[in-house]
Amino acid sequence: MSQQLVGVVMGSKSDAEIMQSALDALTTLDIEYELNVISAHRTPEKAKEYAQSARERGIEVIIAGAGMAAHLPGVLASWTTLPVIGVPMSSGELKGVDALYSIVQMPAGIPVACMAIGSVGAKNAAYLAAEILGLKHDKIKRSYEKYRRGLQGT
Ligand code: RP5
Repeated sequence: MSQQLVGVVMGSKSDAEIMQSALDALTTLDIEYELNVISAHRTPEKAKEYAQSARERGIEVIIAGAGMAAHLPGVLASWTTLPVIGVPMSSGELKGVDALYSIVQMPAGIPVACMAIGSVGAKNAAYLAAEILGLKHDKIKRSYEKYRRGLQGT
């Protein structure tokens, strides 16, 4: 097995179905990932440890999916200088608008890249991760460019 470069984190097992779109896209691009369920409010210590140790494990990009008051991406970003891509879950009474605002409205100083709500955003999180990783990893750059060429004419 090659190095896992992407850390995919979700706030709850209930986010798994939506986040599967990110995992599928990463797999299609042949990008290895690690997968964890970590809650910023239920398991805050775990969130801190995860983000602080991610770079040492070889992780280069974090994708974090969360719903409702979706503080997970911001909390992870606060404990690491790795890029964090947030995905708002399309769940709860507000159907993800709450999560969208929570993720996109990071105060100045700690950035989080915010994707679209739901599985579309999860998929795009994988593609954005591929673009970031492609700056350094030629193999990923090639597989991502192949994917993009495949979109022509669709
Ligand atoms: C967030 O709260 C999770 O990301 C999830 O989207 C939401 C609800 O979690 P559960 O109550 O379904 O575990 O932390």
